[in-house]
Amino acid sequence: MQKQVPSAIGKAARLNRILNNGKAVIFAFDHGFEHGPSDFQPDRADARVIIRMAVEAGVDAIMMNKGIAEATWDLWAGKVPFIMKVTGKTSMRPPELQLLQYRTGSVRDALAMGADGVAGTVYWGAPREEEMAGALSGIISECDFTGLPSMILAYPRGPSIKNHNDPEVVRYATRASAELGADLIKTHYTGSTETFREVVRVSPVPVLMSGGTREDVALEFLEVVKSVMDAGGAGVVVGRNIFQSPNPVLFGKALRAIVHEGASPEKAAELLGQV
Ligand code: FBP
Repeated sequence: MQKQVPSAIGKAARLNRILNNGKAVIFAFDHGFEHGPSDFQPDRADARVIIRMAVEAGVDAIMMNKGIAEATWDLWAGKVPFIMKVTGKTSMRPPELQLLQYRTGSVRDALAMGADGVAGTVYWGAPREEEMAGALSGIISECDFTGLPSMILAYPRGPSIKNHNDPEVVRYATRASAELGADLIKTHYTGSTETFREVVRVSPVPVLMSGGTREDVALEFLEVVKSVMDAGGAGVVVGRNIFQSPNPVLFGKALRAIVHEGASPEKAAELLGQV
């Protein structure tokens, strides 16, 4: 065994906490910033209510912004790995600025809070792509130096992107994120196992699927998750499909069953009391 530099050991240890046997169900919870509180049912407006459910569901990590992490730390710290989101944008911005993410947090704060990772979004194909990719490049460099894994939310989005699920553009956004040096990549489902396998193939690092708006029929979402795993994906990063679910705890467990135990979508749906 070869001796390693401290930051390499830190990154490996943290990545191992997020990924279990190379796979993870990561709970995305930055929606209060990106979409506003209208994403939350009235009895779930308090972030502590949702974080408590995510912890109980046994998710592998929680991705959230600094302020919500600070307000809920006693619920997750030491129990569930934390990935700090350090870029964002609100939906209140004018339409011409919807395709731009800006800095909302620092690697230094993430380290201070004992985070296991740092995440940021790049809208690949956006007119101001270079600002987001440039910012992520700096964030990744700081992460590499300090031993924190980095995750890019790789979203093809811009005037020339007609369909953000198009396998060709998702493949490109994924590869571009890998070229920038991300340790984990979260991107859109491409509609089939075959096409998502091609996405996974172009990335030297684990690729996870981004959830999207809540599916009314839970089984349909679980089928997509199974398809991602069959394609060689490393798991999912899901927000609304968990926290808007009638039972977020059971929904999280159903995702775990597919990602970690290879359960069929039907078996996983049985955990929800429906098929
Ligand atoms: P969801 O599973 O709810 O789609 O969450 C994933 C995510 O990337 C969040 O981290 C983010 O807040 C949201 O989607 C952004 O959604 P969009 O930019 O499509 O409105």
